[in-house]
Formats: sequence, structure tokens, C-alpha cells
Amino acid sequence: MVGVKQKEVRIGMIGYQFMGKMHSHAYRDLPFFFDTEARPVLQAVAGRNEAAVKQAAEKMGWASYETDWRRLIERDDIDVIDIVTPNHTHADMAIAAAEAGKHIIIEKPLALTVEQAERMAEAVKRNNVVHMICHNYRFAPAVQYAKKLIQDGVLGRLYHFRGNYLQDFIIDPAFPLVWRLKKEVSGSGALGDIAAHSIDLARFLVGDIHEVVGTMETFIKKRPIGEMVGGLSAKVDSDQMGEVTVDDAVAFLARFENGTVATFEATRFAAGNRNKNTFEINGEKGSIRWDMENMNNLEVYLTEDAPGLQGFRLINCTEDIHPYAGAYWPPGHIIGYEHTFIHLIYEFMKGVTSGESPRPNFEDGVKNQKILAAVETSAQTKQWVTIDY
Ligand code: SOE
Repeated sequence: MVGVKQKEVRIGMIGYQFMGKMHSHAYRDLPFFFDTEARPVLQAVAGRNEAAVKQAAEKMGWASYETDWRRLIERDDIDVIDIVTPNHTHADMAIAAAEAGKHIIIEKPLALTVEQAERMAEAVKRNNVVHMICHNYRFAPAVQYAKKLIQDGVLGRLYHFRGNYLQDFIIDPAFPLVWRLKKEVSGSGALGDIAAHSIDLARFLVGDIHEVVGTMETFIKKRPIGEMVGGLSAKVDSDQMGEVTVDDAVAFLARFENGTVATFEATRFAAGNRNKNTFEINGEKGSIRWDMENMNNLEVYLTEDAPGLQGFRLINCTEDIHPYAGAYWPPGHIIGYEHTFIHLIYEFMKGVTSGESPRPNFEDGVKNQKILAAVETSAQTKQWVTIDY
């Protein structure tokens, strides 16, 4: 960074699979495109399998590795702990990291339960460390631009939010019983894994949710025992079957504190939809809609357009005026999924410098967790549930 003295921020990451690869890439790419006072250094990565973590460290450019996450947190040459492990490990790791005075960045959902999430939020506050939760989609330039349009009043009063997150990677009944399908490890299924992203987008763009009513379903109740093998692939380890203890699909209605009405749907059983994370917002002066699989585009409809010219216009959010986009290539030279994580890490690095936790942070994580819990309660009781903030 020309003219500004950079400070090294030494990262210790726990886990190294799909999201570990994604975060490693973001730390490494950040200085290519963004100027930050804090320069991330890939200091050490932790994992239990020594051969595998050593190989991951070498491949992704980490200077060292540990086979015990507690040892990583104890190290005095680490400033930030990055947690990319399955959800049941989050609370212990984050609380230990906060107690050790490390800043924390963590994958979603924050925890398994509201009680855990609250203890984590209390620990980061008490130890005065910077904290952030990885809801990456709000960092797509088109989503940030949607937020600007809403803030500028372009849509006027908001009436509807419609959030869908559709996947199909477990639709085959032979897909094994991996950690993502066990409640004690993941907390919930489609709800915490992907509806959580839609909830974050909704809270970012519209505001706080007041109440929800929903339904959840598990279509395939038993699966062969197996494990994830990177990305969203898995392998069967045994011909024994185990019980699926999370939801395959969830749908819920919500009312926001500002009166906006919403519908949400998340499923891993929508054949043909690989990562269809979409939202549409309808306001008194127009509508916007976004589709992750065409993430550079924002569709905008304005009621004030002249008769005959009315219709959704397609904005390719790759111009300098679109948040983050100007840091990359000339207009029209699109960016992708991994760049949303670069933007998230950029905000986190700015937070480490300023001492202010960027949004979404652990307080957002607790609110999101309360919404997840309320949807589950509502699915069980078949009643509307008010969120108790
Ligand atoms: C699997 O459903 C997954 O990798 C999620 O865990 C991520 O959070 C989501 O962004 C993509 O899909």
C-alpha cells in the first residue's frame, strides 16, 4: 500500500476444507485489489489429521500448522482466529479465542443454539475483541447496490421481501449421512445452513424481523453412514444406515418490525437448483431482484418509467459506482463467488485496524440464531412466534 505503513495481522485458521480454502484464498487475494492498513499473514492452520493439515498448509500457503486448535489459540504470534469448522465446535473455539484476546472471524451459523450464541457474544464483548460472522452474500456488489437504492428511497416504502435458497446436493437418497445432516453437529439442516443466508440478506436490506411462522420437513429419514470429501461432495463409508436428524427443507412467513411482509424458502431438494440464492423486494416505487447464480446483475423495476418502457432493467454491477466493483477490472469484466469473501475479509481487516466489529458481527449472529430457533419452534407448535431480542 503506497504511502501508508501496513501492519501485519497474523491469522490462525481452524479447519481447512471448503470454507478454509475460500478464506485462505481471500486473505491471499485481498492485497492484490484492496488497500488496507492491516495486511493478513497466513501464520498457522489447525486440523486433527497431521498429514492432511500439513498438505493443506503447503497448498494454501500457511507458514505453519497445529494439530490441536487449543495450541493454535495459545500461540502469541497469532492475532486473529478464523473458525471454519463444523458448527458444534464454534462455541468452545470462539469463547477460548476471545478469552485469549484474539479477534475472531467465524463461519455461519454462529452456533447450535441461542444459548451458545449468547455466550459467544458475551465473551467477545467482555474481552473487547473484534468479531465478524461470514454471511458473504451481502458483500456482492449488486447486493450492496440494492442496499444503497433502498437507503436512497428509490423503492419507497417496502412491502415484500421474498427470499429463496434452493440447492439439490443431497437429493439422492444414497448421499450419505454427513455432519451437515446431524443435528448435534450442525444444529439444523437447510434452515441453519442456507435459510440463514437469506435471513442475513433480509435483515441487511430490510431490517429486523418481528415474528415468524413456518414448516419444516425431512424427506429422506435414513441414509448410509459417510463423510464430506471437500466442497459439497461426500463418500459412503459403510453399508450401515443412520438417522437424518435435521430438516431437508423449510418454508416460513415473516413480518418485519417496519411492517414489510416476507416469505422464505430453503431446501436441498430442489432438483436442478445448485446454489439458487435469490431475493425479490417490492416497494411502493418499484422492485429489485437478485440471483446469486448471476450475481453481478441486479434487476430493477421503477413504477415511474414511462408507459411502454416499463419493465425490469438489468444493471450489470461492475462499474466504479458499484460497491467493491471498481477495485477489480474494467466494467463488464465480471467477478464471482470467491470475491464476496474477499470483500468480507476486507471489512474484517478494516475492523481489526479500527477496533470496531464490522457487520454482520456476533450480535447479528445472535439475532439470526433467534430467528432460526423461532422458525423451529413455530414448525413444532404450528403457531406464529415473536422473536425475543
Ligand atoms: C452448503 O449448503 C453451502 O456450502 C453452505 O454451507 C454455504 O454457506 C452456502 O453459501 C453454499 O452452500
